[in-house]
Amino acid sequence: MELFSNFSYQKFAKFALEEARLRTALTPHPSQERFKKLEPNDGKTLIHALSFRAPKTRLLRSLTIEGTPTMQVLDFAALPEPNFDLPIFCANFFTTPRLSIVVLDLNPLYDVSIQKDYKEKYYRKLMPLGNKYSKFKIKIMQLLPWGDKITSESLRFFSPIVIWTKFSLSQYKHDILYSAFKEYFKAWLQLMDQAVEETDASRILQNREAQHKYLTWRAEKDPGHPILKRVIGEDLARDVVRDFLFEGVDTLGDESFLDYFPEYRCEDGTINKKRSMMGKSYEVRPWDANGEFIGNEP
Ligand code: BLA
Repeated sequence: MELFSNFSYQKFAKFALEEARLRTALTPHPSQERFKKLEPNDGKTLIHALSFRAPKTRLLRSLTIEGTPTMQVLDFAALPEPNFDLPIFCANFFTTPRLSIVVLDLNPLYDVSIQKDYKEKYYRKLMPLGNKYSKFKIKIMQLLPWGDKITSESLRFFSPIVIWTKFSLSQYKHDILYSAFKEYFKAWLQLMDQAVEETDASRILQNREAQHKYLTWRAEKDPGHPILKRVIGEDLARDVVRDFLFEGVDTLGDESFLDYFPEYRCEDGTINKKRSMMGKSYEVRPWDANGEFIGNEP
């Protein structure tokens, strides 16, 4: 089975980069030169990798993989400079003819269930946007309904407006996803526009550590890695993950994955290869329309 013709996440990335250019000055990131020509193992898959920086943005990068006609992938993220406590823009879409797996969010730098001031600062105003896609109690009425159980560890990196959804091939769903992507990215750009620089050195350090922890999690446990390995080979996939997608994982902090996530330590001191120690949970959306956490801890 093929995806519908002309389907590509390229237009998502193109929109976001154009929109970003209207708001800020993008300059090529040092990683761009190295990764702009990624050769697929099969000689057919199309891979596009672009990375930039901007005054308040440490890294804005986009990766699309087009295994036409059967697989389309978007991994798009914007990571702030540590002197801003801005959320991280995160769009991860994986599509085959059978299934699309979608995460779209402004990932919080701090756990919003604990840091109420952070939640108040960024998410109170964003709730109407999130609710637009998931507000109805009845799942069938939600535009992009909660995608069922999820790796429990992932939840602490998600915000109350996260769109976590899965759907089978549908032009209608993809049109909704495109509008959600545009709205979420514009919302992020607006936050970026308004962000005021932090001058307190200890706060800047906290922001840097929070981003480093996030990068460390994703560089180790992102569910996209096996596919990346298949498409470009193990060595190059490792470089793409550490020096492109999650660039900063080796420079923003000294802590290791096991320092942040000691529960993954094996007896021999290596990292447990399991994707999740806690397993999957949260069968239904664990936030209410006000962004209050209503899930039970696993
Ligand atoms: C599955 N991707 C998933 C899942 C999540 C994410 C939550 C469902 C499985 C799970 O619960 O872990 C995404 N998880 C995230 C994100 C964060 C997180 C964004 O913790 C951020 C903190 N996905 C990609 C790319 C590919 C991809 C680039 O982003 C492929 C190159 C593939 N994602 C992919 C595949 C699955 C998946 C194949 C299903 C595999 C599985 O369920 O283990």
